[in-house]
Amino acid sequence: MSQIKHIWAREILDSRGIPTVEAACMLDNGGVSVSSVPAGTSTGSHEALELRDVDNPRYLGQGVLKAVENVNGILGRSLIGLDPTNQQTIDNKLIEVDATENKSKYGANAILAISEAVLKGGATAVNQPLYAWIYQLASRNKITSNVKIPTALFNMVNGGLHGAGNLDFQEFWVVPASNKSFAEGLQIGVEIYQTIGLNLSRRGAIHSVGHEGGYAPNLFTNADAFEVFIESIKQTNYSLGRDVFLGLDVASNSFYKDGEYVIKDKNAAMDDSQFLEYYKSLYDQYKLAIIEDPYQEDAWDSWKKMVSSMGDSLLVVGDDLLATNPKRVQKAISEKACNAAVIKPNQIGTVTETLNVIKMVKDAGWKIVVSHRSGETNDSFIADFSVGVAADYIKSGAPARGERVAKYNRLSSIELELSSIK
Ligand code: 2PG
Ligand code: MG
Repeated sequence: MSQIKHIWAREILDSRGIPTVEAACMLDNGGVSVSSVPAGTSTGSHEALELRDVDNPRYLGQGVLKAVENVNGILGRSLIGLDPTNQQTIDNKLIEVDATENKSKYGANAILAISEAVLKGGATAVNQPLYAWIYQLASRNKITSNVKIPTALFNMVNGGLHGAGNLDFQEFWVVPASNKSFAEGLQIGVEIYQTIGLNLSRRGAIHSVGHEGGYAPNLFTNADAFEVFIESIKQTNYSLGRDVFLGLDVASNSFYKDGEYVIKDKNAAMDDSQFLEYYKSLYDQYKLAIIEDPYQEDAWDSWKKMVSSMGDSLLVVGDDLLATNPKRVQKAISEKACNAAVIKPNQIGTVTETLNVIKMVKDAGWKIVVSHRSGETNDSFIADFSVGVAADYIKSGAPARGERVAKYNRLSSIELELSSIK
């Protein structure tokens, strides 16, 4: 049996230049595994707490030295001597030491960094690639009986809180058909991404790229972004509805006010029924296949209406609604409030709790979208995680920017490895 000898952490920067936590785990054989955690910009209010040094002016109050100290002190010390392959015991210990509902005492950023670093240590202790070790844990939990490379939701245009301020919706996706291999899907994603870039600059419409590597163009309406997608896809060898589909993370919390939604495409604010009609028009016009956070995070009735009227032909994905939280997922399953779930380990704070939520979601027959955050590091953890739990989809942004392509490149390498051992 291997043992954890030492755990420590440091403050590093994420892709937005904001501090985050990197933890390391040393085993008794001297091997060291390292993991860093991402952070959100459009964070839902039901997520576990990300501990920041708000009272300390360094890094504009966004430092994570307290979280680092918690890893170096009480959290890390509590795991010394434990077996890194016993993930559940490790995570239960971390939960017990923190002893709050939302990890607010020591910080979900501190706790998850350790949980993941130990998981990676466990993989080395059993001499397995990370995705295979995660699969072993997932299959023990009856989450899946096979590994699977997910389909990427390529985020081509960034609006909302991730963009330049003039599009309301946060993420505009191009989604390869799920019968494509990962390599085929990646090529499709890149060719369409480059073509969209050319078309946007021809219109004089690119300001920059947003947090997730998608273009942040100065278009007029949200639907305009889809018009550019349609034009671009036509210029490639791919056809909409056969090779690729469109999707959205509306992230509607950011433009919801007093029961109404205000977007540039409409002169007047919309209530949830009017917004549903608008979504139906997008579905008819653009073959919309998948939509995330169409309604605000506590608008349960609006979500239910959407699933009952469009859920047979549209994936309705809960992110801020669910926050990878078992209680909220349970409520959504019993109320039929969505039919797919975003899974973000840092919304809940440990690997084991994330696996438990995935089990609930899979048992309900829903689809799984494993997701990065807008503030990412070069850690490709979620690539291995998505394969090990056999997720249907992965969100890792545009096929551009180092921290985004780190995950796509890791998925390519896993695909190659799996094909060579078949
Ligand atoms: C989302 C995420 C990731 P953020 O809303 O799904 O794309 O954004 O990390 O800013 O919450
Ligand atoms: Mg989201």
